[in-house]
Amino acid sequence: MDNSPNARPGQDMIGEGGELHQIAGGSHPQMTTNQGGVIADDENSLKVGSLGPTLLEDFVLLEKLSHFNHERIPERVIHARGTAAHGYFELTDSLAEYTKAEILGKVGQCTPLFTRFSTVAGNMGSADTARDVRGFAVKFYTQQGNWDLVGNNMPVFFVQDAIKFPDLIHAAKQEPDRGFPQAQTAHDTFWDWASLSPESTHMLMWIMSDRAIPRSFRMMEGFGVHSFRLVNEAGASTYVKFHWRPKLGMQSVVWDEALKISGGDPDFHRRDLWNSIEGGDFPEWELAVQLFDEAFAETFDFDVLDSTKLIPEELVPLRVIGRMVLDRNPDNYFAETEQVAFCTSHVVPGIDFTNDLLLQVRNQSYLDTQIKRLGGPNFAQLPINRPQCPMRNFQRGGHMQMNVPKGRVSYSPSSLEETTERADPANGFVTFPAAESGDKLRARPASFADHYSQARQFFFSQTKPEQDHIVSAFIFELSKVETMAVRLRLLGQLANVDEGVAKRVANGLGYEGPIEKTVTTVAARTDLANSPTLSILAKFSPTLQGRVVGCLVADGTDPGLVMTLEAAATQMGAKLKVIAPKVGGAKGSDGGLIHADFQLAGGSSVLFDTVVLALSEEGAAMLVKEAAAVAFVHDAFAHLKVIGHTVGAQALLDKAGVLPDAGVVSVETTVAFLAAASKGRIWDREPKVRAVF
Ligand code: HDE
Repeated sequence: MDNSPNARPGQDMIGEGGELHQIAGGSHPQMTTNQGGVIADDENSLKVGSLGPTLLEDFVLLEKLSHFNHERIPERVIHARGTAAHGYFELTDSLAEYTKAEILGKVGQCTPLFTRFSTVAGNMGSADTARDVRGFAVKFYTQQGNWDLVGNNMPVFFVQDAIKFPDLIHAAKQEPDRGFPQAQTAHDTFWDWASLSPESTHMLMWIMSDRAIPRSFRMMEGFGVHSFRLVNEAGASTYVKFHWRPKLGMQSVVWDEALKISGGDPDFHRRDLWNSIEGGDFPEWELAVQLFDEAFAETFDFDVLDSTKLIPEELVPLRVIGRMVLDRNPDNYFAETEQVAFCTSHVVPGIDFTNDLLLQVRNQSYLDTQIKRLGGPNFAQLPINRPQCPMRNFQRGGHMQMNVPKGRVSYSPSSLEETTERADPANGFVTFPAAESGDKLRARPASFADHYSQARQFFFSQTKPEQDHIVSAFIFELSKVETMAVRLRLLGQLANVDEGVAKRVANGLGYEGPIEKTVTTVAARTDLANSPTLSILAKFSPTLQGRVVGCLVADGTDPGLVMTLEAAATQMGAKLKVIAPKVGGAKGSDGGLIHADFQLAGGSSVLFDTVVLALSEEGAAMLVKEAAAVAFVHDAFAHLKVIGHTVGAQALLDKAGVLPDAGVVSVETTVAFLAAASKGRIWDREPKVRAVF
């Protein structure tokens, strides 16, 4: 019998034709229907006899099944796959001079927030490491209302006018007749659209770069993209661009690794975020701003309202004003991560819009989409969306109204009740009175006409390996395009960026014919200075903080070595995970058990930043016959990782085709290995393991 305090007589009795499979013990509360009635049996439906027919009067069954049938809501049309965490923002440098937004005024003030990261094109069940832009959306629960900064991990966008947005998305998503491919741009419709949309060229460079395959959400930058406006107490306005910079530094995976992670662990990024927060390694970003005025906007080479352009940090330096720490995982994925509703129109006094053509339209689009997705206009009442300051107005009714407003008055102006809410001109949001005039036109401003200069600047601001990766990514994507005319048109567009780049891509595609440049009114400028801050590698600083060391063991491994490595890695802020042929562990050289975190087949080296082959000679002799072990080492080498090894591991290194270089390091001295590993990948190895076009 169940002796728990809430147990009711007969609760654990065996029903006719079925059993209750609860494990006795604990003090479990009673299970009830949605009406609060206690359920006696939730494993057997009500039938005539034990074989049926099933009776319609089984309200417990009907309620349970009916709720289940309605469990899903429409997934986001884009950014469907995401993961999120709670945290806080702490202001470290006041912008009170520029804005009356309290969240940006008082140094030391902490504001709770919820941040959701996402891929764009893939459906909810797609893999995390698809080549894609990542959404970086932050909801700040400020005391002046919610402020949503709905950004991406790239500072520019594909289109200049939001009217082109549905076409971009239709072209990128799975093709409408066949329903595939999903979560990738490597197909005809995307490149057909892109090759006919020169304004997308700058963004194409970004999504073909390693920024599109981040190692972790914890290791990517974020951008508000648009030029926003800050407004101070005196009503003066300053332009602002928002930047998030990860404390762990930026890091990406290499393309072949991304493809393999998609199979090995489709949840790679969400697991990484979840585990690091669960383990107390709270991811952190700096919030920085680029502040500029009308005078700068007028003299800048490009239009600050064009979302396909960025302002190089070398021209307007970043000013760090605070930090975001993510320190709590959601309690429930659906209630929080799925139901969170970001809208660019959620701003607070002191943060205002500009005429950025995309931002203006986004303000309509996000509200509209939340009403559809969450089923009605009351989504702001859901716990994850509710402001953490008072919310009072005369909006009434609607699906799923949770509030129970009292009184006769649901309108304004009114005089019948003393305590009804009133608008507050002194403290409420007042739109910056920008002067506007002009003709109504469907036209693109002339100041938006240069589609190639910043694309070129981005490419040449990259280090050599990063440039090579962009070229390889174009080759990969276009090799999946079946329509020759589309390939050629894209080459024509690339030739406007740089003929050399176009030729390299053509060479990789095996195309030797002429490349016809896309007709353009504005040719790429060649005088823009490189901006090294656009490169991931130029900014790289050696660290193992937040990284994972994969340690391959087998029977005969020295447990002392594993322990030494683990202690040293932990001291450097890294985690060590042990991979063994059996998940139960391996028998160490001292006869004891070495605990394993992964079984070899489920722990391929793509899941780790650096690997150690902690093997005895006998262990290595056994593993040369194991394809997964050979692939573990081969992949680590091909993915340019630092490989630490014992003398005994040599046979496995040889079998995997590993050639000696600066990244193949003995673990005799643990410190030397970890120092080498903290420098990241061995870029010099790349030309030896894959073709560079
Ligand atoms: Fe979005 N975008 N977008 N977008 N976007 C959505 O809203 C849209 C744009 C971004 O984690 C949708 O709730 C238009 C730029 C993020 O929930 C939708 C345009 C940037 C997220 C929508 C843009 C973004 C979205 C789909 C004008 C970077 C996920 C589901 C061209 C600054 C937020 C939803 C989350 C989501 C519309 C362009 C970022 C349809 C019309 C530029 C991070 O409303």
